[in-house]
Amino acid sequence: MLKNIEDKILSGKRLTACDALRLFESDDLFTIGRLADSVARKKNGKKAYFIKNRHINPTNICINRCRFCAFSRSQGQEGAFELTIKDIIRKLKDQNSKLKTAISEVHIVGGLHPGWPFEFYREMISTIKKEFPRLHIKAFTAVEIDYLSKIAELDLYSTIVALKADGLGSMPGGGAEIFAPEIREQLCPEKISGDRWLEVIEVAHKAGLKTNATMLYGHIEDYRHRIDHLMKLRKLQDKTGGFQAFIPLAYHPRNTEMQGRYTSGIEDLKTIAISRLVLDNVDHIKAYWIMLGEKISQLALRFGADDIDGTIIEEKITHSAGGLTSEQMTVDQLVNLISKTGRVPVERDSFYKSIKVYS
Ligand code: V47
Ligand code: SF4
Repeated sequence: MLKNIEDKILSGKRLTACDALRLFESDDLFTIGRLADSVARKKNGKKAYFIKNRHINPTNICINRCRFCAFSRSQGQEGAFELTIKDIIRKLKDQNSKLKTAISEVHIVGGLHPGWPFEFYREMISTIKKEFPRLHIKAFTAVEIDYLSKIAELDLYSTIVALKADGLGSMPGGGAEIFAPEIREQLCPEKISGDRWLEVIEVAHKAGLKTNATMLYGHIEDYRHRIDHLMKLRKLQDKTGGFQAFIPLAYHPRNTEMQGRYTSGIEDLKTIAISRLVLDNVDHIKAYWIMLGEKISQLALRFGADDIDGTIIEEKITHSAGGLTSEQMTVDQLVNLISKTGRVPVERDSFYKSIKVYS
């Protein structure tokens, strides 16, 4: 059934949207996985990456209130929080003792706060950089950058250049959700459009920042919407080459306005594998263990993924929505998780340079 797609993949030909649809509609998970694994092996050998990182969410107060988001609150609502820059520095100092080793990257994303000025975000980045000069700061989704440029009354390029000068090192891939307008208007009517998300990322790449890309799947979208999303990312990557990793995000339904169901392991593996096959120009596919769970992440490493993210330490977005994992893993646990899959654990930096290979 999938023979001609297999021939295309093995001869390095690009898959079309029709090929991707045939893969999604196929029940032959093992063939899809085997093909994705062969592509991943060609790109990254037997390596499976992790990073010593920490997530920080400066605030959950958000003017958007996306219908799938259980993390956000309105200002004054019970459970709303705001961190000060001191709180953030304290968290970064504390984590070293929890993890018993220094992290190399901090990942910062939060809500669109109605009251914080642009200067606050700049000071946040520059203070972190001053306190921890060697720490890589990966911060602000395209949705946040769009918002910051509005409150700063600057164009996108100048906003990004200013943050880069303060110490911003790269951007995470959140906020992409599903680009198709008919789905996006049901998921997150207040959020920037898919086209604007792509525009912000293109400007970030032009300003010299690497970014990731995500796709939130398993809610009300169908396969065509996932494929449209992947095709748009592939097209932009052809133009800029600025995406480092693609991360399919499995929808978590608890405490959300949209509700719904958890994804199945089969759907998770299929989505990882097909992403690997379609995004032939993206080097890394990340199986985000926080959302997939440890065992599906292990399987994902044999279904096209080559990265499982990292130590995380504190995670609020998925855990507000019924995340089933713990919030952190030690290096030992990550190394063990990866080695049990037959892959070689590699601690990486924020640009996928090897820091330590655990052979
Ligand atoms: O933008 C929100 C998603 C994203 C839910 O770039 C949800 O390395 C599932 O982008 N169920 C934030 N997903 C997380 C993210 C991320 C995570 C890890 C690594 C990287 C990276 C990026 O989480 C949001 C949104 O798309 N999200 N609510 C939910 N209920
Ligand atoms: Fe706000 Fe992001 Fe949650 Fe949407 S997903 S409500 S933009 S924090």
